[in-house]
Amino acid sequence: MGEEKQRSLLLDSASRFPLPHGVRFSYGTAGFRSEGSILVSTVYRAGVLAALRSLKTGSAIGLTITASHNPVSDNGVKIADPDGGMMVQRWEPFADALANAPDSEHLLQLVVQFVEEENIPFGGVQSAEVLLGRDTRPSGEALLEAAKHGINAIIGAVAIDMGVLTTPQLHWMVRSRNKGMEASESDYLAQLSKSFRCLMNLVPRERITDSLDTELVVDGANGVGGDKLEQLKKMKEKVVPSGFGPEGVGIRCASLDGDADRLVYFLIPSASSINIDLIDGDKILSLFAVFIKEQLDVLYKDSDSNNKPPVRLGIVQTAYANGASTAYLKRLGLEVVFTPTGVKYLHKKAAEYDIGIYFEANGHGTVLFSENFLSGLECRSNELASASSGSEQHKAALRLLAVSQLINQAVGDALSGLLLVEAILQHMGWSIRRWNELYQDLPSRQLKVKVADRNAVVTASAETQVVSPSGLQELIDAESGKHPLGRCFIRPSGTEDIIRVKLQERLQGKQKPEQEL
Ligand code: G16
Repeated sequence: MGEEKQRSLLLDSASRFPLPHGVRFSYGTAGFRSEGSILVSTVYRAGVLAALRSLKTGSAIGLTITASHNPVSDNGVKIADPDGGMMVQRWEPFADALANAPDSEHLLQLVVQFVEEENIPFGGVQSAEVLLGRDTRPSGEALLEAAKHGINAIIGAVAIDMGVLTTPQLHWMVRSRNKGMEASESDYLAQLSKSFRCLMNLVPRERITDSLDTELVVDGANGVGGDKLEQLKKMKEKVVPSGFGPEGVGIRCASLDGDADRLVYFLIPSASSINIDLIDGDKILSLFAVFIKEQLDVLYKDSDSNNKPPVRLGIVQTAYANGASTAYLKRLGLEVVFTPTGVKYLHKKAAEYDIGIYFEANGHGTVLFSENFLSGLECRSNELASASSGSEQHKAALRLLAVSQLINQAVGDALSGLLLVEAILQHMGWSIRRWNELYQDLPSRQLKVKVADRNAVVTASAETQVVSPSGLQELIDAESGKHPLGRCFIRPSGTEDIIRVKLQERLQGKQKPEQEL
């Protein structure tokens, strides 16, 4: 009976959101993305999908309306799984099929078949919850309404509108809610400011210098991050410890993308310069790695486990990583692994470590701490608090705990990443120039090429080899072979209708690209 009611509700509701003619939607690197005006049916269907995902998992799911850095007329939809990460990849083919179902009958058929295969309780026997967020694009409000209709078309599902948010805020909320923790925006801001304050209070006194550039300029890309940063600033201003005066102002600049899940820094080398020195995700990753390794070395300086490190610290990059960053990280003795482009791949890999640091060169990334490692760290910190409170070891434990609170555990987050960068620069006593000198980037160039069908290009080996169309890789090899110091790869973008081409110089010597990676 309930199931019958459900079928007619879905049929009726879906018929009000017809698929536009002549378009094909595809679930790309981070969800659906397209011109905002043609996305209503896609977002409606994403609402249906999110509600089903919630029924399947028995947990809250997130859905955010954003097209990240894309032009303002574009929009898109990203879905967060119960752990706050990207929607499980296994569901992507269903998402694709649903988005392209030609009419409401086909849509219903797809849903009925899928719930049966996946054993999803259907027809109101279980409740579902979808948290909604959006960025500030003009098309956002109407699309959010479409998502609500999609959610409401599933009996038992409730849509909770969390308002205008950065994408990582929504992911954080989903994760927190499912862990039974407070999950409002003010909880998010309070957690960030508290852990940032903790790190700042633990900055070694001897590293505090007057010569540090204390001014930070942030470019919010006209996105949602700027407003959120203003809110955070009000809380942050209260916490800058004594010793950091306005002297020695330099130009340290940070840039967020439209939905504030990417972060890069840049430096304007001189007043007359038209070029900037870009401090990208690779260098943010390197800064985090240096700091975390330093804390682990202090914390475990007495441990003897036959030279085996007690903690598995892993670094995850993609083929876009500058070869100089990989070489630098390896020189630090760190394990570096590679995945295809897309947070969904990097995050999963990083979660295999006690501490996994992942970053894409474009500024997407975070630091993941395993539950197991964190509970051990808390015990260790408590032991140290009673045996040697205030010792360097105790401070190292407290710093690591603060990092795990500050840096978003669900997804890359420009706001929390920015606060961590700022705290680490103060900790190290480093100016942005000093940070930029960690290693020198190898020259590289990235191009976009418009093609008739980007999906005709299929890649393998973490996107460094083209396997289809046949013969294309041979052509790339022949061209690259003319430049023994160069490497090149191409791949279809999953967020724009283009092919990305990356050209990069190799490290000097005879390394093969994979070794260099
Ligand atoms: C999304 C993904 C990122 C990816 C980027 C570009 O970011 O979350 O992992 O690096 O797209 O992907 P592609 O090269 O396939 O276009 P965002 O910030 O655009 O949502």
